[in-house]
Amino acid sequence: MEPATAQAPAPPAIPAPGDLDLLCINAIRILAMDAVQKADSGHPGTPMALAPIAYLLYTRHLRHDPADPAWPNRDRFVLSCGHASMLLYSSLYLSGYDLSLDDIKNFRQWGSKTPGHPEYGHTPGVETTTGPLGQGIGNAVGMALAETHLAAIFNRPDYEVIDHRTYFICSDGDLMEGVSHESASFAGHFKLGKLIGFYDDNHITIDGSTDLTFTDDTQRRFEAYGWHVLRVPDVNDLVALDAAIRAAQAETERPSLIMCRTHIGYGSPHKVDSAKAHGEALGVAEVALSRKELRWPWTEAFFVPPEAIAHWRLARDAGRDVHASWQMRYAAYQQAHTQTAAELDRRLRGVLRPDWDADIPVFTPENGNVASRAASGIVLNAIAARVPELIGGSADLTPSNNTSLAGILNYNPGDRAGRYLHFGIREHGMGAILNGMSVHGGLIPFGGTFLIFSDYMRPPIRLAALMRRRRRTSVERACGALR
Ligand SMILES: Cc1ncc(C[n+]2csc(CCOP(=O)(O)OP(=O)(O)O)c2C)c(N)n1
Ligand SMILES: [Mg+2]
Repeated sequence: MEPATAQAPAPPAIPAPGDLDLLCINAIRILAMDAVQKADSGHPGTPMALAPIAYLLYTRHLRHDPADPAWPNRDRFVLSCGHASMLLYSSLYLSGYDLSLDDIKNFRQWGSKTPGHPEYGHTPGVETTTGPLGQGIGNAVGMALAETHLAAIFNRPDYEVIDHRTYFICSDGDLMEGVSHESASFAGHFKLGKLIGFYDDNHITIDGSTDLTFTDDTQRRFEAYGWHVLRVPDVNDLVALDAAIRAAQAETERPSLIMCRTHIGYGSPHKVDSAKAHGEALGVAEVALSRKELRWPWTEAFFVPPEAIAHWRLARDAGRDVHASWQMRYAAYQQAHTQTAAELDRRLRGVLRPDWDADIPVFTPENGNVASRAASGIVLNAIAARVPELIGGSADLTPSNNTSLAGILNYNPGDRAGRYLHFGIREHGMGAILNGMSVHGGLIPFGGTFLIFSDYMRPPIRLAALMRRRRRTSVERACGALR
């Protein structure tokens, strides 16, 4: 890690072949360009550029179990720039999730498991639905917040059953979108130290160079939010990248952003560093040239040599072990803290307590008119004690929205068990954060604002509805994971 130079460095030379890491990284690049070529649709360049990050994460850093994507204490990973979905699909396939090579070949086909943007509840290992840029950052903030809250409620000395990190990757577009400002500011304020983001600093968007529109000083912007910012001048420098990830993990007070200088279309001789590598197939001839440039000797589409697959699949073995040791810890926790464990179990299964609605009053015409927000406040308070997984607040309209919950403390870095959230005047961020909390599991989040300002939250509201429909599958998987 060195300070980035103002001048963009030239694409680094492709290192010599024979290196297993490089073979594994190039496997992502090959699958991404082949899948997009076959579908004649999609985004090859960004997965090709980001392959080293996904490789290091999936094989060395993520605590995940490809055999059980719903394991509750897994690290979360969000690809906020969902257009780069082939990065995620190929990493999931290579590390041994329930995604086959045929699924990869069916990229962007109707009904396939690899629809072209990550879809929650549809593809094993996909944590949230991304595509509308910026949302994934907010989702990741919500997941990180959920982890801190559940850990505060359920962990006991010597029994840290909730203890995971949340990672995300974001692009220029993610950072330009306003929702990223709201979510990042919130994460900095609430000191979500187990949140680690990667910024794909490739100087390219669809219209061309970021010089056209985007000259923010991202490092200082995030530092101003209270984040810990690191720079990796060349994403292909695995040693520097790995060191940055470790430094981010070691920082527990502040969220971390690792700014990685990357080159869209890395490996493609004519499309590297060009917007042309963004949203269209490279072309048959360019795919062949890229194989040469990457020193990939196999010409057959979608072929990945067995040694690369075997190396990737070590992630599955490591994941099995890390999951098994958690299960042992969890079993001991169930013995030592039976009731608390049963409560956590209930919450993760998404089952309400049987008496959850016992205190909800009946509103009748005879009892007179009640303003809808007053009724909402009465009902929230009627269920708050019986639905301890209820957590939320308002975008700075607590007294008007009647969202305050009697006897319930604020969530803050000094008391993460608090269940009331002051979102600040950040409606869009609030929506994205709530979605992240919801898909994390174990919580029922809510947020308040005036109806008219919900216009500021339309994208997360649409995504919430989509993800709600898919929730059942996900909860069922989580139940399986607890067994
Ligand atoms: C809210 C939203 N607006 C527009 C788009 C369409 N879109 C997809 S990618 C992209 C920008 C691409 O630039 P960048 O985010 O830097 O990604 P890169 O091309 O570098 O992978 C746009 C405008 C979108 N996905 N979401
Ligand atoms: Mg970009």
